[in-house]
Amino acid sequence: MEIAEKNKIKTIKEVKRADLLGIFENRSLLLNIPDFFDENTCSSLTKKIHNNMILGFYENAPKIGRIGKAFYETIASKKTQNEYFESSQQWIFELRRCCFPLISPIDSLRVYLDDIWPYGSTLASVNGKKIFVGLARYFTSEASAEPHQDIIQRDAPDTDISKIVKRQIAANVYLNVPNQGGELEIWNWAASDEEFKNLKDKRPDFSYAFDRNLIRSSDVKLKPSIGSLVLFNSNNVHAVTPSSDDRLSISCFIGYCGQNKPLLLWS
Ligand SMILES: O=C(O)CCC(=O)C(=O)O
Ligand SMILES: [Fe+2]
Repeated sequence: MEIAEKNKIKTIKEVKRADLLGIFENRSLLLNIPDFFDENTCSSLTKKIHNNMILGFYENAPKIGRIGKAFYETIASKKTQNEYFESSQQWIFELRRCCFPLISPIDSLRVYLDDIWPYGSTLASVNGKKIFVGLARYFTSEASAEPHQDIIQRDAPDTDISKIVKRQIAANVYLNVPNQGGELEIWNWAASDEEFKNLKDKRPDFSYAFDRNLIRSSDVKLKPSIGSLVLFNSNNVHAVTPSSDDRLSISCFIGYCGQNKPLLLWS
């Protein structure tokens, strides 16, 4: 679907239910909410997180650091799933403790979404266990994210979440941005399962992503500002350009399960 230029990047002060629906339904590509947090708070939070949290790295993207684990990383075996659910709540508490007396950015976002959506928002559960939300992504010098999609039905098929989520948004709060690079790129294109398979077959070495040289260029590019909240439909192909230095964001996915249902959150 063609998206009017003015709706490609919508910069707004407050998110309303209609704005979220616009992203879920692909009527706009990206919502940019600058000053969701103020710069000084972000700088203090960045230091606290940097000094107190234990950094791991994505198994399929070893240059990108992360605090906590993405749900899809843990589904390979019963063992990794059990380990994940033993820690999932702890990671939320740890981030909250680390940020104190400032508010943990994911707590702020959770309350915000709960307020703007008529049926509220809630953490996703799997087999009666609450998921982790609030993954911190840490791009150090030169790290980038290659063009990819985040689709729960592909990433974690046959799970409780994938069965009830109909549409998916990625939410990021940027606590630190690099001097150069670190731009978020979005394509007005959600690769179908067939396109996905074809691109993967051409470059199986690209693990989670597509080879940029095999696809057209992106439709929008945004250099996030410190403290901004950015929302986009994660079915659309998206990427992050290489960072000159540290880039830190707190992220989660927001699932739409129906008009009269709460939003579902996970990382
Ligand atoms: O860090 C960003 O700007 C976006 C990262 C990403 O791929 C996502 O949120 O799904
Ligand atoms: Fe992504």
